[in-house]
Amino acid sequence: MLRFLTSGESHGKGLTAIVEGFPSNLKIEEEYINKHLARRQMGYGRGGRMKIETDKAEILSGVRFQKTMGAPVTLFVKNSDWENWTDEMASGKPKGKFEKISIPRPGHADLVGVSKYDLNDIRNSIERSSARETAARVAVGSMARRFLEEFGITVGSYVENIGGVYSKEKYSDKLFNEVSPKFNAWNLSEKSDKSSVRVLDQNHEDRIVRKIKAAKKNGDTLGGTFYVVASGVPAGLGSFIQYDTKLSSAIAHDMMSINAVKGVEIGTGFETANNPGSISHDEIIINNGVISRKSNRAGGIEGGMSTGLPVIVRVAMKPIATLMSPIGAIDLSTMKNVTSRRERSDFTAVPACAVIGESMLAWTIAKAMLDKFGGDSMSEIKDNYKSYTSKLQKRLTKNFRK
Ligand code: EPS
Repeated sequence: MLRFLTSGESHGKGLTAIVEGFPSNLKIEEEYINKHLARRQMGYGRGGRMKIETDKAEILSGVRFQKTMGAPVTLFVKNSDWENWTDEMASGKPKGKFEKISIPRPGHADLVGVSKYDLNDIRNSIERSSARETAARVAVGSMARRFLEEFGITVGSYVENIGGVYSKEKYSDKLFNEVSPKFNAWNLSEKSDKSSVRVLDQNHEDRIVRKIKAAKKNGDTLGGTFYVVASGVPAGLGSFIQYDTKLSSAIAHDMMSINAVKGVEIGTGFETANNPGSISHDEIIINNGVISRKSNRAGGIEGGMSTGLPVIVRVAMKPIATLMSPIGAIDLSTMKNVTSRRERSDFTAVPACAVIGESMLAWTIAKAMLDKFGGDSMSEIKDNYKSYTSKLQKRLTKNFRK
């Protein structure tokens, strides 16, 4: 079973991830992980922290001579900001006096966190609930991505809207009509990575940047939506047998686990709810003797299983809860109404969230691949994969031949 755990606080020494269940002989290098960690740090609208950090993953265990050994892999991402927090975040006796944080930010984990864990300083809740943790997830997701590449599966993303500013062109319509086996989802990221807000056209970028500038001026924050797409996914990952074996439920779970994510949609999901069945489903056709579809509104998933077409996921991120221009809150030390605290933060992090979304989708699909084609080494998994995929259509036609 493929699984991972992360640990670490936003202003502690760093973030650690332990990944277990990857087969042996998967080629992986720190530089590959670092490339994706750098992508997570991009985006116009980030706060001061990203100027302090240059996230790099150190592989502490499980990899020898650039290849996994089948053992647990430990990844460590240092927090450069730790130097400024050594006293305040010390694991030993506190040095000096610290101001306890007693005003919870609406929309963050602060209030429920301190009540649930019986804490007397909101700092203890802020630290672990911070989206800084997602650096560790991108490191883990990069391993999953590397694994998927061995099977021709790629994952890419682009930002659809920030603060309600959409492109004049609806790129998602193109996605829902993309049925070519040659489609490569990484091309979406290659394009969007060139934009400061990870969108697909210049006019859209300019309008979003103006919107973020206005939000900054008002001390406000912005959320948005993005698409994450995986191509090359073989048909038959996941299953319809149980609620917890469906690929769609695993995707929704993993996406919803990303900080500030409030909504997930697969294919034309919510739009489909308004339309009749006749224009909602993807007609099945034979194309040059190969079974295919006319469209991909299902977003690559039917009955909880991958169809073989691109997996298309749309994700909604709420505006970041830390506002420079505060809103109503309470002070737990006086139990009086006050305005919420200011704390350094991002004005928007939707472009970064899309990269985290890629990492999580890569993880979900890698897990489903190992569930289906499981083995201890890359060669064993590749054999299983080949034996299944090469006979998929042959088996069907044989079973149904009259
Ligand atoms: C983040 C680091 C954090 C925040 C942000 C994400 O750093 P700091 O709190 O020191 O500024 O910039 O976290 C949040 C937006 C949040 O709500 O927790 C990072 O590395 O991505």
